Amino acid sequence: MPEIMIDPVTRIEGHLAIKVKVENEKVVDAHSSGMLWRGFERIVVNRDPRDAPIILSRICGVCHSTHRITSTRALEDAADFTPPDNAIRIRNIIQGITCIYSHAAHLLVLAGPDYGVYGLAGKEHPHELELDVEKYYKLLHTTILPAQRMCHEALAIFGGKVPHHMTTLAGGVTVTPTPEKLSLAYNKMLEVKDVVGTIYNYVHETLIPHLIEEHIETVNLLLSIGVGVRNFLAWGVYPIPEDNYRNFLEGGVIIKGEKRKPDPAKIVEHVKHSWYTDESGGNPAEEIPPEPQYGKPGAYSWIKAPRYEGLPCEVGPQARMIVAGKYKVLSPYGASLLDRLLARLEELKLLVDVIPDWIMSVKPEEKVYSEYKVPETGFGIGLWEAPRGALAHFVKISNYKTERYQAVVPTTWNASPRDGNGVMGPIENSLIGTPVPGNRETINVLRIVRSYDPCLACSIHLVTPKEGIITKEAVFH
Ligand code: NFE
Ligand code: MG
Repeated sequence: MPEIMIDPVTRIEGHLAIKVKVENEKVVDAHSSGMLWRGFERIVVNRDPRDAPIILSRICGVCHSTHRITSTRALEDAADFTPPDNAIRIRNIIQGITCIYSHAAHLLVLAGPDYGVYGLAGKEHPHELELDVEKYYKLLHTTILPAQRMCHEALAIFGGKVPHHMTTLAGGVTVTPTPEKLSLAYNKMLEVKDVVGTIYNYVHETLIPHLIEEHIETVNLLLSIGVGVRNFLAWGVYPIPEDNYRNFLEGGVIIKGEKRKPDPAKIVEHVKHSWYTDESGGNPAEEIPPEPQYGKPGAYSWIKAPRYEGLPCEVGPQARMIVAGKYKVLSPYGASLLDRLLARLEELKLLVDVIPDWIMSVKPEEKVYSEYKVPETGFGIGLWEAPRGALAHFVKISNYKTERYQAVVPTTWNASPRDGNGVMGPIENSLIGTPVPGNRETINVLRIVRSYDPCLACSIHLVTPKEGIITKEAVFH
C-alpha cells in the first residue's frame, strides 16, 4: 500500500508532518505529527503570575496578542476581577485586527497559492487554479503586503508594537486612547476594509459564479472533501460592553448536531500517542506541566490530543462561525474544505466591517485600567478565540506565584494525533477518503491540511532540544 510522507508541510506556521496511506487512489489512513518541542507551560511556573501574559505572548509570532489577552483573562479570572469597559473595547480591537491580518495571510499567502490565488493571480483569469508567479508577486506587493502593514500599524497604535504588543495586562490596558490615536487607527482600518471588500466582492460576484457555471465538478469536489469530525467548539469572543457584555461571536459546542454551552471542565488531554509521560495528560485544570518522553512507544507527535466529552472537535473559523450562527454551510456533509475557506473569508469581512465602529466606541475620557492585585491563592481560566480557534489558558496561583499553567490551543485540537481510544484527530479524520490521483498527486491532501491554517508553534508551545534534529525515520519507525 503506497505511503506518502509530507514533511514538512509548507506554507503553514511551524513543523507539521503528514503521513497518508493510499489505496485505489484514495487516502485510507493518516497520521499528523507536530515536530517541534516547546516549553512554555514549564517556563512560567514558580514566577510572578503577571509574567505569564508577557512570556506566553511568545508562544507564537502570529497570534501573540491572543495569547497575551487570554493569559491576562486567566489571571483576572483567578482574582475575580473585571477590567474597565474601555480595556475590554481595546482588547477586542487588538484581537479583531489580529484575526484580520491572520485570515488575510492565510487566504492570500498560505492557502491561496493552492488555488492560483483564486484567479486573482491565476494563469488564466478567473478560474485557473495554477499560480502565475509574476502576477502573484505583483499582487503581493501592491495589495497584500500594504494591507498587512496597515493592520500592524493600527494594532501598534493600541499595543505599542507588533509582534508581541505590550499594553494588555491584568487590570486593563496601558494605552491612552486619545482622539488622535483613535482617528489614525480608524483611517487605517478603513483602508484595510476597502482592500478586503474588493477581494470579497470579487470572490462572490466573479469567482464563485464563474466556478459554478464552468467548473461545477471542482466546486463539488471541494465541498465533498476535508469534511472532518463535525463536532465544533468555540469559547466565544469579543464581549461588547454596550450589549451587556454578550460576545459578538457567541461560543458553544456542537456535538452530533446539538449545540450546547461549552464547559472547559469537559476537556481531557490525551497523551497516549504523544511524546509525553502518561502522567502529563488529563483535565487542564489538574494536569501537571507537560513532561517530554521522546521515543515513547506508540507516540508520534509533540501535540497532545484534547477531547471534549471524549470527542475530537474542530475549532477555527468554520466552527466559530457555525456556532455563532453567522455561517451557513454549503456542503451537504455539514462541513468541508471549501466551507472552511469561505467561513474564514466571511469572518474576515465581518471583522473589517465592524472594527471601525469598535474603534469609535472607545471613550477617550474613560479609564482603561483598575488596580489588579495578584491573589495569594487562586485558580483562573481564560477563554478566548484565536484566529485558528478556541483558546483556553488555565492558571493555578499559590503563594502569589504560578504553581501550574496549561494552554489548550487551537491547533492542538485540529492537528492532534489519535487519542487514548485510537480515535483520530480532526485533520487526520478529514484526510480519509481524499482522492490521490495516480496514488501520488497530493494537492488535495495539502489543501485540506492547510484549510485548518495549522500553527505548530502554538499547538505544542514547548522548545528544547538537546536531542538534536528529529528525523522522520525517528518518528515513524
Ligand atoms: Ni500560532 Fe494560534 C492562532 C493560537 S494556533 S497561531 O490562531 O492560540 O493554534
Ligand atoms: Mg498545553
